[in-house]
Amino acid sequence: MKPSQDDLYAKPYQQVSDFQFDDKVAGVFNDMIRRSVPGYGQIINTIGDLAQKYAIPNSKVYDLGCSLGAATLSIRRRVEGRNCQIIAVDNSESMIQRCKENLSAYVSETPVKLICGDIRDIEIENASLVILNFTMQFLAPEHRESLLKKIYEGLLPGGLLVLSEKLYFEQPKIQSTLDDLHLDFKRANGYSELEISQKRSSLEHVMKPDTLQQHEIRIKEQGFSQFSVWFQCFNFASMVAIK
Ligand code: GEK
Repeated sequence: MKPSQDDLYAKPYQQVSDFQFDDKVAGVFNDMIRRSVPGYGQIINTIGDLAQKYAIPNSKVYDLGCSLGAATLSIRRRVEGRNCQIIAVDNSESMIQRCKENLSAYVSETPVKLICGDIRDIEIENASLVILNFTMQFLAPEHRESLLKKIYEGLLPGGLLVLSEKLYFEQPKIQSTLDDLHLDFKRANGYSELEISQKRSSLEHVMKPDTLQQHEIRIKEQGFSQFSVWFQCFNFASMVAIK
């Protein structure tokens, strides 16, 4: 089925309400994220490659904030035969419902446990790989450290965390240049000025990006032994950390 095109912000609103992962967003999410996040497709593919390298037999793999299951599907294709279990979590019922349909479209021997719930409430244990693909930025800043601590504790030695996030830059010229490049990317993908500005207003109170330094410090403080950015395009990055 052809995914629906994201035109949620194409008509003018008197007042733009805060962004929510509701049924309307879930219905166009695949198109929305691909046209909004530079490198998304490559990141999803590479998460599969990393799963092949890091998912160890009889362990668990967590996809936290799984949305429609793109990362889960990419992982599942690469870990067959290892008796792994994938746990995919999202607190949007609309996302989980659609994710379930997407997963059932493909045959696999690797079980996926889909949980509709808050990633702050789930238990993490026996994990060889944990994915936070553009999810932590939606968590209130005061909850980010305890989530990372829980992930660290639930990872097996040598286990991998993949953390993808939109970044904020403290150097003003760098911030505005990378932000402009991102807006150009959205324009090139067919978003109008109205769509771009209304979406921006809707995300203003909902998504709070950290700087790369904040991520690195917080990750290392939990005890992760190795950390690197493996992908960056403009103000979007994906990081890896090894326990
Ligand atoms: C992908 N990882 O396609 N608990 C559970 N889920 C949450 C929470 C929370 N506290 N907060 C937000 N979410 C996906 C893309 S999208 C990123 C992730 C974006 C969920 C929210 O419902 C949404 O589905 C997802 O995190 C963020 O690889 O839209 O930019």
